[in-house]
Amino acid sequence: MKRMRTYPPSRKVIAVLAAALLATGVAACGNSDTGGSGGDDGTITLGFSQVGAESGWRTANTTSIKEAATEAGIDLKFDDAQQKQENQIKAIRNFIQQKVDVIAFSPVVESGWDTVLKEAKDAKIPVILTDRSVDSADKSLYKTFLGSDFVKEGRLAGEWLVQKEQSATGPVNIVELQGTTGSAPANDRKKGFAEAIAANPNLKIVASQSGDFTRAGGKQVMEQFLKANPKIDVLFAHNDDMGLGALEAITAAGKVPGKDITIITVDAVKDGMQALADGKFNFIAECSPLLGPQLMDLVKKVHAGESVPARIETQETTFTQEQAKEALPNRKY
Ligand code: GZL
Repeated sequence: MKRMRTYPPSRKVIAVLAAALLATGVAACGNSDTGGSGGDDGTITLGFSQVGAESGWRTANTTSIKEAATEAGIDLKFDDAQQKQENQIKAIRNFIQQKVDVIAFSPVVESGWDTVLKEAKDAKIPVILTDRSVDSADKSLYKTFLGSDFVKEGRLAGEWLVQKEQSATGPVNIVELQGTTGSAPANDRKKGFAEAIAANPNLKIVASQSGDFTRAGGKQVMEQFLKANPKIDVLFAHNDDMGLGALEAITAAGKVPGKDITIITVDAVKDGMQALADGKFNFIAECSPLLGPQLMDLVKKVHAGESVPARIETQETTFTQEQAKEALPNRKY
């Protein structure tokens, strides 16, 4: 049974806030042009709809958001949509009825959001997109987007492969495990990777299918790829978790991951970095899930009616096997 969880700010934070308000004698009130009025003690209420709990990246992202809300003294109403768009739409409607001050969410897919976002706009509740974006033509439906450049992540993965295979004299067969169908990271990573490998006509994607960003999905689809394609040289997985699932299928087929099949993934969560350091993966393009602190800063600014940039991209890097060995001890997620 899915539960809407509330994460009230810690007692210490409330005491500090109350003292500050008493000292200034300022009555707590929300911004006049937002639907929420802020709590009596000035606490901002944030309604957050999360995609689900499908991957290590998502778990780290949820932890970052919950910890940052507590730290920022923001009252968090958190909903896990279990990777279903209809659940996210329901959650957003609940937040509107509860008159939260700000709504933030990571849209599981790019399309189908205009109606519910218009309802939030009509209720004068500002919306922030985090992690994934939407394809709405009406940019007034949300205040800002905070997250990664997924096309760049796919491009960096492809450029590394072009460099690795520059001396190839024959076809290099690639299989691709796509993320959730219709999601921004799946669409954009696929686009960036394809654009990059076009530089070398030997590099051919012989099969491409969604594993839905999960380990189980990655394993199941990789088993099908191995049965249908006698010669697989490279796996490009849109996230570490599908790559980790694929490892099981590759090993079960009697092949050595990282050697018989070059494996490139995206995210750089701890388990992925461990596989890279162990030589089972060959390259990872990082996608940071640690969006919580930046999100809470944006929530406060948007609630106060301050202007914010339309798009805020996270800083990310890439890792080779050697770089993973060096970075692993200090990885936060
Ligand atoms: C990317 C994020 C993706 C991750 C996956 O920002 O939306 O969803 O790459 C996660 O691990 O499931």
